[in-house]
Amino acid sequence: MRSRSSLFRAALRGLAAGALSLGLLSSALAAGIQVTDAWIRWLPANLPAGGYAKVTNDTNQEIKLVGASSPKYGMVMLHQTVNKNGMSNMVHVDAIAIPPHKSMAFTPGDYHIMLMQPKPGIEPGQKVPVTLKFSDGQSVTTEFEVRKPTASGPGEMKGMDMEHMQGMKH
Ligand SMILES: [Cu+2]
Repeated sequence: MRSRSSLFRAALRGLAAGALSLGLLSSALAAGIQVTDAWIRWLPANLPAGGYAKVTNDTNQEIKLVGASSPKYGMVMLHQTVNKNGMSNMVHVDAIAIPPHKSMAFTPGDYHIMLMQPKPGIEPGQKVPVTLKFSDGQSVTTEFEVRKPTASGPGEMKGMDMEHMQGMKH
């Protein structure tokens, strides 16, 4: 049994989330492309942030992710972290193909959505819309949850990771 107050809180949360995402969700589902577990690792001092999500292709055709944008960031790119000779580097990615009925994940240390030139006022706890663009002209907008620099995944908290605090590693 849930207490009355927790039901009330859940209802409030539902209202807020529903108002934000109803329209966005329906367009995403209609397209047969689902974006889930979407979050941003926020960094202070206007540093670029990493965006992470799972993108599922529920269509019968290969889809190609070719870009991203957000009204809250001046510049958004698809990046991949690559390790070469013990050095970690980020490279720009032109396109990411997702076969029919497969998914790909943006995760720390691998593919990520590089969110640069943040607009003032973005803080952990907020939700920020990010639009993913596909080669056939489709786009899917999803609310990304802004999390603290210490976050390592959706709904998960870890100890302070100094490596990530030192700057441009995503
Ligand atoms: Cu990057």
